[in-house]
Parts: sequence; C-alpha cells; structure tokens
Amino acid sequence: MSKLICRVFIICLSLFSSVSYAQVSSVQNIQARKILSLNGKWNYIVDPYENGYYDYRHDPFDQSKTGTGGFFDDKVQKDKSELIEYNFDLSPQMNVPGDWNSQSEKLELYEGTVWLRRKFNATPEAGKRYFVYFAAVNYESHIYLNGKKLGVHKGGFTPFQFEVTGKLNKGENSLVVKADNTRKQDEIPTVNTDWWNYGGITRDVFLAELPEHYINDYKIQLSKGRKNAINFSLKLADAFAGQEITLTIPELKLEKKYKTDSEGKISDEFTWNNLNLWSPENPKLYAVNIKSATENIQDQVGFRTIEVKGNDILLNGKSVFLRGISIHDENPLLAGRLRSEGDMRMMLQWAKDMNCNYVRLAHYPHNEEMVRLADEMGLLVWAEVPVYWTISWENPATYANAKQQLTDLILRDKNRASVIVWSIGNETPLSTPRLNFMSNLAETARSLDDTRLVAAALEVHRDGNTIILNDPLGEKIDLVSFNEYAGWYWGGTPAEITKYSFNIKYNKPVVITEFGGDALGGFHADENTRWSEEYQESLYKNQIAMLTKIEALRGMTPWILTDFRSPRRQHPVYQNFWNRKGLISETGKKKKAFFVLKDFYNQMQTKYK
Ligand code: GCB
Repeated sequence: MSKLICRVFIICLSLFSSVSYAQVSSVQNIQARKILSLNGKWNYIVDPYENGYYDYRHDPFDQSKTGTGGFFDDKVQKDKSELIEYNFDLSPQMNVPGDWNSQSEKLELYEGTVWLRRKFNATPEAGKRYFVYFAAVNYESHIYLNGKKLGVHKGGFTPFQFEVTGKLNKGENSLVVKADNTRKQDEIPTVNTDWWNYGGITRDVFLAELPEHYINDYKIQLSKGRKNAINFSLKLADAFAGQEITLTIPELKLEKKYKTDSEGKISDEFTWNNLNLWSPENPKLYAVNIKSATENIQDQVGFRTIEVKGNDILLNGKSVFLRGISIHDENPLLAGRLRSEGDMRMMLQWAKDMNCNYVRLAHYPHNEEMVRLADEMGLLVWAEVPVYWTISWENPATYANAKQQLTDLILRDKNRASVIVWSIGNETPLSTPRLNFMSNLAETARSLDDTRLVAAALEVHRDGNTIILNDPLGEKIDLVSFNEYAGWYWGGTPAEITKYSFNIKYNKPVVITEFGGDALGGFHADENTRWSEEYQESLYKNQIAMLTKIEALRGMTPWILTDFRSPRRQHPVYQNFWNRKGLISETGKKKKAFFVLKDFYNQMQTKYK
C-alpha cells in the first residue's frame, strides 16, 4: 500500500514538475508576425555527464539557492584567477536549425546533452510582449535567457514558446538551450524507433514581438461536410473584451467585422457560396487577412471538405483514391532533417513525379513549412504523432505528453487544407491499457477538430493465408489503416504474396499505411534475391495485386519515398545504417519499384476521375 502511495506521489510530482514553468500555447502563424530570426551559428558544448547542469552532488544548478555554476550563466573569466571550466565563445559552432549528429563526425551517434548558445541584440519597447519561439528541439530542452530559466519543453517535433517580456536586455542577450536527445522508455517516442534520433535545435528559432492582447490563435476552415459554411474562430492571448477584428478575403470581396467577447474570443459560422474549393488538382489558396487594432496577419488558406461515407472517402463530396507515399523528415542526400524549402520541395516533387495526390508525413509532426508546401503543391496529408510501437501505456505523464504533442500538432496545422487525417500512432500492440490510451487520444483529436478524419496505423495478424484486422481501436477511428509486410518480414517471397486474402472487421475505407521491402539502389539480380531492385519491384507488383482485391481499398502510403538512416539497420553490405525500403535511393535515383507504383497510380487516377 505504501508503495502505491509512493508511486502516485512520484507521478503527481512528475506531472507537477512538467508544468512548473508556465508555457503559453504557441502563436498561430509565427512567420506572419514581427519576428527576429535567431537561426545561424550557435556555439555549443557537448556535455555527456551533464556537468553544466548538475553540481558534483548531482543537484541541478538552476534550482540551487546559493550561487550558480551552470553553463546557462554563460560566464566569461573576469580576471585571471577566476575558475570557469567552460567557455561558449571559444567553443565550436553549429548551424541552427540543424541537428548535431550530422554536423560533427564525433557526434554522429551521440545521444545526450548538448548546450547551445546564441547571442543577439534586442531593443525591447514598452507596451510590447516578447517571446522566444522554437519550431522544434529534440527532445527535452531547458531554455535560459541571460542566465534565467524560462522553462522546459519535451517533444522533438512540435513548436513551443516562452515569454521574455521584461527579461530582455536592451543590447546584448544570451540565449542558452540545453538540449537532450536521450531516449527513455516513458517518453514519446519511446526508446525503440526505426529512424535517426537527430538531436538539437532542428527547426527555426525566433524572437517574436507582439502587441498587448495579441492574436494567439485563429481558425478558418469549412465546417464539417459543408461546402459553403465558413467557420471562423479567434482567440486573443488574454481575456480582453471588445477588441475589433476584421477578417477579409480580398479575392472574394469578403469582409467581416467582429468584437472579442469577455474571454477575448470570436466564434462564427457563415455561409459563403461559390468558393473555389481546394483539391490536389486545384490547390486553390486564398489570401486571408486578419486585422486587429494592433496586428495585421496574412495567411494563405484553402477550403475543402473531407468525410467518410461507407467505404468511400469524400473530398469535396466526391470519392477519392489516396495515391500516397510515406515520407520521413530527412534528406537522403544530405544527412539531417529537411532544412530548407528546397529540401522540402524536392521530397514533395518526388511524390508528385510518382503521380501521388497524398503523402503520409510519418511518424511525427513534420515542419510547418512542409505542410504549407503540401497546401501549395496540392498534396493531401496524413499527419502523425510519435506514439510509436511500445509506449508506457500506464504512465499518466506519458499520456499527458502524447496528448500535448497531438494538441500542439492540431493547433499548429488546423488551417492547412492539405491535412485530412490526424494519426494518433503507429503499430501499437494490443492491450487494454493501450486501447484506453489510444481511445483517449482519438477523442482528444476529435474534440479539437471535428472536420478531419482520425486514424492510426494498426497491426494485422495472420491465420493461415488470411490476414486479419480486428483491432478494437478500429471502432473509434475513421479509416481502416494498417501496416503489413508480406513478402518481406513474413509470408514468403514476393511470388507467394498473392495467396493471401484479408478479413477486415470494419466497414470503413481501407487506406494501407505501409508495405514494402528493401532494395539497394543499383543492385540487380533475380526477383528472389533479397536487397535487389528486382525483388522490391516484384514485391510491389504482387502487393498491388493482393491489395486491390480489398473492395474498400481507397488508398495507400507504401513504405517509403526515399531510403533513410536508421541505427537499427546494420547489414554491412546492403544497409550500413540505412533502411533501404525507399523507392528512391540515397543518391536520389529512382528504383524499379518506383515505376510500378507510378503505373498503378496512373490507373487509379483514371478510375477515380
Ligand atoms: C514499420 C514501421 C516503420 C519501419 C518499417 C520497417 O512497420 O512503421 O517505421 O521503418 O516498418 O522498415 O521495418
């Protein structure tokens, strides 16, 4: 009994400590605000023993009442007798955004703490509010400005911000980030993944200047299933009533005026006919302008509806086949996460070259810019959180973390027409605690956004030649989506795949989230030789033959667009830390299977015209 009380106490304590630094929810559309980029060269110190964080009794310096010693002080020696055992100015530099693993050979496999520091000048003005905004830091970050702790954030792929009003120096400031990418069982993701654990500040950093009562969030999208009903809501940062807000869409000659209510909010739904709806064939984006007394925010927004009806997925009321491919946030040509618009455009263009109208941005939130590009280029998106494989289903802090990451993803991308699916996880093993955890996540997604589909990549099991999908989570989500690796991890050679048939419990659209097999680009042999392009080509042909027998098949995102780096992949000849299931090789060359999928997608395009 006392053990139980103790455990509950520890859980409460860990929940409490994760919220002890109040974090305000990230501002919508940061790029359109007044921002100073803090990207560029940051000095860094590798700290495997966390020497800059803990004293020799292993007490954190930033919680000690007496004196300091932590690296966040960013001290320099004042006189020759002073002992300071670190120095940011004399330490090496790395590019931000950028992970450390790909920027220093020594750090390729490093998982642990690295301190990063950037100096910048500021001229704070009275009456303005200031925030430091991080688009992503992997995984746990402690943020300090001028030696003062701003807060802690967990999660490697979602944005966060801390207020620094009143904390900025006029003139020089020192921003220090302790980033730690150590994998831990109770985190999201957990210890076991099949991708490179790129550590560091992997996306943009900004200093944002915002007015009093700034617009923290807004949503402008069609109401569920209604092609002529625009849903507009907005929230100021505080409960400021009577703020005048004007919404305009110049091309439509649409202008609406509002006043915020006592909670600082606006919520409206209005009819608007003759909208030119967004679709992959017509990725129409409207310039949208949201103005208050002190702000003028520009955005580009598309309008479309997405629903399921029986076995069909209806995009703007019309049945669609999702011609997709899975994508990791990694550049095969240049190690690291996608860094620039050019990188992102290259990936999405490859998908378009295969005649895709859909991408699965696996297995975690990708860059906001990637999703905006999908809007612009006309690609539907499956967006996902890293609830991957075997999570600590019974730890409430783990659940709170997963829920936060899902919430942050939905808040960030809810205005993107391209996003049609919120995925709550990938290949999670059946159990009651897992079902509770995942069902609650599904409910969270629906409560935050009732206009999109909620899904998860499920697992199947086999009975003889029957592949069975009966995961009870299937009840709670909109699509039947699953990963299956017939012809690779199980089920014989590619030639044997066609003997399988499916037994699917749910009458919902089937959108296969993964199938595939590895091929080393340029390695040619017969179709029974593992790792050859011919094996992969034959596997794709026969997978397609097998899957098209599913009557409710409405799409797929085979695994995966390009080869990607993964420390789990150790074959010295064929893998060398690469997962070779890409349809495009590490050098950017299309493998034979690329063309098999493209042919199939051409047929599907004609069929669903
Ligand atoms: C899967 C996972 C994916 C892996 C893939 C593989 O089922 O969802 O993350 O990379 O299989 O290659 O084994």
